[in-house]
Amino acid sequence: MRHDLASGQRSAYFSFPSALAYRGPGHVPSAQEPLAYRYYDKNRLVLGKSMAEQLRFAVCYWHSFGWGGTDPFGEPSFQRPWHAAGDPMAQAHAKADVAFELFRVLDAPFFTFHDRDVAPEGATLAESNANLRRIGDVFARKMQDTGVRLLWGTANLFSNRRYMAGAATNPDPEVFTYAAAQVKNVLELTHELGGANYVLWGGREGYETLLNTDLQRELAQLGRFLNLVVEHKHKIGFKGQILIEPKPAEPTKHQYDYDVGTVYGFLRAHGLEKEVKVNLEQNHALLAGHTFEHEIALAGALGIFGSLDMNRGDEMLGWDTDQFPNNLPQVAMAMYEVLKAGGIGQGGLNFDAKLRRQSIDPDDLVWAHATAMDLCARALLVAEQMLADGALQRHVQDRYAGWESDDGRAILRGERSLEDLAREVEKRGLEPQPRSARQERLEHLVNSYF
Ligand code: XUL
Ligand code: CO
Repeated sequence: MRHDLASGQRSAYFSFPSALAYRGPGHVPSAQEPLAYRYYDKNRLVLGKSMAEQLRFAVCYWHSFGWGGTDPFGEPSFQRPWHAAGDPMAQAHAKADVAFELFRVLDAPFFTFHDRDVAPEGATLAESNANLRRIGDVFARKMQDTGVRLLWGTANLFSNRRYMAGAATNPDPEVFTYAAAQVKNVLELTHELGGANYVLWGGREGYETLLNTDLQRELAQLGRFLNLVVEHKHKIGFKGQILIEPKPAEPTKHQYDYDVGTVYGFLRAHGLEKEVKVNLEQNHALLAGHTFEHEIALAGALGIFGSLDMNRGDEMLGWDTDQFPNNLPQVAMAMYEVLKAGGIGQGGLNFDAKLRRQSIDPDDLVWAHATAMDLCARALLVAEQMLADGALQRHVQDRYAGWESDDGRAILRGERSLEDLAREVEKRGLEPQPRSARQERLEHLVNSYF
């Protein structure tokens, strides 16, 4: 495994040149260049920013390099070189080499990781931390050499059996303490690597049955835990965003970070709504009974939109399939809401997506990510057009125009009582006239952008 690939050199693990090029929508695949970006033109300006900055793509470590292709019935189907690279630390080094090769081939600007994806757990937390630090040093060097940046880090507080009854919400304060120590280490490493965000996904923060659960106590524990993280962030001067990743269920039957609405209420209850934002995932939105764009729009409206985990759930299956996004209208509507929420900002588009377990060729990783990156870029262009054209927004403004009237404003300012409003109806013999919401006409309009 080669360590540093100068651009133009062929990669050691993938059969692609070191960086895919942008060739435009008319690119015709050839034997020399089977894959090129048709839409992802990283320097193209979209609404005043480069595409690279509007999208901030990240490759995630866990699905692409950690996961072996298991399913509930099957053993690992992938045979990656790092699975056979000697002791666990040697494997971790080999994995990092291939990971940075993939970033290089894709020309991906960011990556994301959990502590346990990148380095093995040791016999004690001190040993685990030391393992992570060693790979952290490798990352720092590779990031320096390649210019790849860290979108976010996170701690795995769900795989080890110590966390089977939760991390922050565990009935045992010693588990809470252990989890706090683990997060401290990963937050500090994320800070040192210049991470733009730190994510908390409450994998086991939920319950299986109320028969053994003190819900009120667990929520209070979770609030305290999150406050500890925020306090430490300020103490060490970490400028990144702290993000919660909502998910309604899986692995536990009920998870406390159910969706954006639930997370916002939780943040308010613990005085954290100005400190913590959300990392939203398509498949999680779907599991909560929402569309992805609903979750983005709501987070935007509440001022807590932080970042995206891009993937796709299967509409026929009720679980987190984490497929790569490949539905232009869906992603375009999501990107439209991102732009309306003010853009991706310090967040990014992290591919929390995994290959199907029959996609066992190393190159499948390249095809999957590049196809998804191109799709998101194309979706961004569609969303740009929707915004620039303004017809959709004009319709919404028109629909609510009554609220811009003196009466409408006075109601919202709290200057009218229930009695005032009742008198008003009587005085004017008020009988509101329903107006068409024009959904089909708007769907027609949306189709014209594709
Ligand atoms: C799990 C999930 C996680 C988080 C990070 O469904 O999405 O991988 O993104 O812990
Ligand atoms: Co995720």
